[in-house]
Amino acid sequence: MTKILLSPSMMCADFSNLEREITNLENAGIDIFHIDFMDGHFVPNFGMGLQDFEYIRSATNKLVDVHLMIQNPGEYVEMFAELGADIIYIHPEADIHAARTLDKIRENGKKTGIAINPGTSLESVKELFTLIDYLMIMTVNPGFSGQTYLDYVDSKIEKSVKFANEYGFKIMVDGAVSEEKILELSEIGVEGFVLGTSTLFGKEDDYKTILKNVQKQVRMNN
Ligand code: S6P
Ligand code: MG
Repeated sequence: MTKILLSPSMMCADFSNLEREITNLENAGIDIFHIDFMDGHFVPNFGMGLQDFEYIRSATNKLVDVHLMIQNPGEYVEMFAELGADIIYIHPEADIHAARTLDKIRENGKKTGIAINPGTSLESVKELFTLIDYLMIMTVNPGFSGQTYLDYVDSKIEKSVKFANEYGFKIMVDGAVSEEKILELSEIGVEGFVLGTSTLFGKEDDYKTILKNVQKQVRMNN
């Protein structure tokens, strides 16, 4: 991978000036705004609100994804499609009819993604691979930013590259992604990374400095 997809996790952004955050992130070269939704059931937390999403959608022409950490995500596909999400990630663990929901996302003209928990195997979701544009592999148990990267997920990421080539989806990694991990995983074929507190937010350097440096290192590594 010589250029990776950079996806800021907006729940880690500074909400005292979201407009400035969006502009700075765009100027830093991000590719996809990542919006985490939680329902307090599938994960023990609440993420961003619909108003946050609507504002970010209205403020950018970049791609915006929604990562639905909610039970029965199929019930909300039309709503997120109408609100303007470009990519809709569901958790197959939270949906008895994940295949039907993915069909529905495509029928609504949106890109499909599945996000899978650290404890979910590729084998258990393999039948969905023809239906997805993105596979998001969680490297923390979903629900919170600022957690520790779960190294045992690495072998699953390695295995997923073969499937990505076979089925033509992109692999994204979400959860405690550090610069070192970006270098290591982009080398084996991971295309994109969700960036939160581990790499991007709350650092001394500005977003542009951080992300230019990341892309440069990825280029040099390949
Ligand atoms: C976690 C959520 C993620 C986090 C992201 C934060 O449930 O889906 O998108 O916001 O992982 O990054 P970090 O570097 O603070 O873990
Ligand atoms: Mg996420």
